[in-house]
Amino acid sequence: MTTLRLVLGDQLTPEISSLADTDRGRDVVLLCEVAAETGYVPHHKKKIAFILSAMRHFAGELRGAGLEVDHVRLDDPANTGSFAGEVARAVARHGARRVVVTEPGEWRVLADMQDWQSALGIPVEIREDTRFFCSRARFARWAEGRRGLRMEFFYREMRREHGILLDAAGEPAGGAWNFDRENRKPLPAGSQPPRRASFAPDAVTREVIDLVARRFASHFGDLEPFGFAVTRADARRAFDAFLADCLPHFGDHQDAMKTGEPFLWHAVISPYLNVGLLDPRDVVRAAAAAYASGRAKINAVEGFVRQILGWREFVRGIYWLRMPGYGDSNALNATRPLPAFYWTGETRMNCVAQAVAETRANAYAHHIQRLMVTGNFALLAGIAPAEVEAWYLAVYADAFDWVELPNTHGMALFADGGYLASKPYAASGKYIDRMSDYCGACAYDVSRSDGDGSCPFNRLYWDFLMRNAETLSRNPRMAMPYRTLARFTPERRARIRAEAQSFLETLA
Ligand code: DLZ
Ligand code: SF4
Repeated sequence: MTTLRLVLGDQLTPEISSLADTDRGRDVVLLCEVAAETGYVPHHKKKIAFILSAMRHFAGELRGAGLEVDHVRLDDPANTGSFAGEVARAVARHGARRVVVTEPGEWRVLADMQDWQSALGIPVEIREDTRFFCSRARFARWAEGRRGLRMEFFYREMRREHGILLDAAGEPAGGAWNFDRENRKPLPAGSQPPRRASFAPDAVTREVIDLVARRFASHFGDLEPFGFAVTRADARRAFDAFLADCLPHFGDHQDAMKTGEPFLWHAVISPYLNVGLLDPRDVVRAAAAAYASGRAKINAVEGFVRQILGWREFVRGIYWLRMPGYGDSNALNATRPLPAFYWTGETRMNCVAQAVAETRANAYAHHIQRLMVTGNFALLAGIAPAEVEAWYLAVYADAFDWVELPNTHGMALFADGGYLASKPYAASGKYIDRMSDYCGACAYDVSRSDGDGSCPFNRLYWDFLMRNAETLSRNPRMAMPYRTLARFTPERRARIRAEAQSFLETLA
């Protein structure tokens, strides 16, 4: 009896549960490039090329290991354009009597998948995705009965449960769970981040690049130069280079931004983790080993581990706990359309222009650019959450709904009213000035909050606090800014509101 084993574009892991009991003489592995997935948002060209090339290389890897692989290409004239259509065609083609698949990362796809069994008339087994530290059921158990879900407590539990960065007595290595306070240093002048690993496209990637150039010419983003790793071996090389060159410096300047330095000391492995080319358990253990052997300090390693064992697992847990419907809330009643400069980069706000330009070039921006520049602007300006979410989902190579939605809806936009974050990550231009070199080269003056040429982030920040006072002023973590605001004269407050309004009216 032939089993058809479907592997999705973000499941490129040989140990994926859908392949666990493959009968090599009989079963067929199906990978399919489908228009529904390349088109549910207008993905960055580089993101599409990365995923399709990684899928084609993965198919080759499985064939090399002796599996029978059926890989349906996007330009196959018979391609139906959807997972359901391609599974149905493949079942008929191979006479399969059963379908096995690992649960997808997105609610949208899972909902569709749940109809397949009745549509196909054969068993469809949907297996757990075991590539995470914390299963969906484990997270639900942790969340049960808690009033507020806070990453910090979840993360400590994960550290203990998986024995990561603990000393001999089972206490946190270095004497604390969290070294974030040491990780917010601005960049000293003249510091030089290392050159980053880049992988020249091989023939398979070149073919994909040509396909993407033809089919997705109108999509956002530069397709070339293309330097992503598209195989497990190259992804591991990129990660090893990070361990050697970047991890020792990773913590100190984790929140810094610098013109012309899109990667700084960041790992840039999120695309590889999220499609399955790297295993989160391997990277966490390798980072912990770098601390144990004295190659990196605790603030660097703990900061890195927190992102993967803590934050990444936490947002996935929240996503599955709250879907469907997590994205429906709009706690701050934000309704403004997404400004065109999110796509064009054409704005006099230098920080935003830099973040968008780097996003266009690399399908990547680091977390402070995403959170404190483009995310912060959308929060302060009251951009409709669904429009902001669709943008993040489209433009970043690592963006899949399970990770993008909680990060954007909950963390950046506070649209869930504080379910995921205890306060909005709202900041004025002062923060951006402290953490970057953007303001010096900007047309606006970061030292002023009102008057011609004053920094829009400043005006919008105070306007945001006034506009949302009813919801936010009761939040104890917002007490400081509201106290500062209370010292403004009524005239100054009125002027800032009027100037914020006239700035918002210029957005198109
Ligand atoms: C993101 C993406 C893209 C652009 N293309 C494909 C594809 O052609 N075939 C495929 O299997 N997966 C693709 N993906 C990833 C899927 O969107 C992802 O597997 C689902 O969102 C479920 O998480
Ligand atoms: Fe951004 Fe304001 Fe600084 Fe300009 S002055 S770069 S708009 S924070």
